[in-house]
Amino acid sequence: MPLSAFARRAVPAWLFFAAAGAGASGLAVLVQDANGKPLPDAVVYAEPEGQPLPKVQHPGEIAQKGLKFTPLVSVVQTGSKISFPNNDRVRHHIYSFSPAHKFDQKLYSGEAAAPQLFDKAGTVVLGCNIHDKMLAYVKVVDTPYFAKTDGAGAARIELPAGKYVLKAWHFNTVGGQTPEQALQVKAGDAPGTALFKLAMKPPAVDGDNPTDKPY
Ligand SMILES: [Cu+2]
Repeated sequence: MPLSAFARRAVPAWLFFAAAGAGASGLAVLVQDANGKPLPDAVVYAEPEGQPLPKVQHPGEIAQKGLKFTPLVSVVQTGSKISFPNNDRVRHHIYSFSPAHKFDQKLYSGEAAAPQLFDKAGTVVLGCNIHDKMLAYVKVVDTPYFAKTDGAGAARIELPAGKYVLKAWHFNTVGGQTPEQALQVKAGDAPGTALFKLAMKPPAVDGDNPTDKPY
């Protein structure tokens, strides 16, 4: 076989292998800012249309370590509980003023904080009364089909056949916008892809002004 013919045949095969590698399946979602820069820590979720909603809540955990919440962003299905283990030697007093889940967990150490039930869809912003810079976000969604983007702005959602509204959210978008796309998944379809571009707020000048917290 002439080399040129081999190259024409081999290159598409390699691309296919790369796309199908690492057991990839499901919908691949890419989230970027308006300039095309990848956005980590974005939440993507698909709300089913006209299908019964599976209730497969997985309990979440937001730990405190080094005077930080870990992870910064969590996503759970409505009705899930989240626990707040404190791995620091100091006590924390965590709270939320967000309408989707207001609570106040006064000073505690270790595992002493009761898990919180998140039973309303929305965005919950967590803070600590003692340490102003501590900040975390919980996105509560009415679907079990969700994922969070990695450092490359990429996420993958496994979806059964059906119609969905696919949404993307990031805590730092202009006006809290959550753009959406209609999506149809047919049985036997090859895994699809979706791209979201989100308009982000400019970063705060000093980066840690507590009054910037989006309550
Ligand atoms: Cu604290």
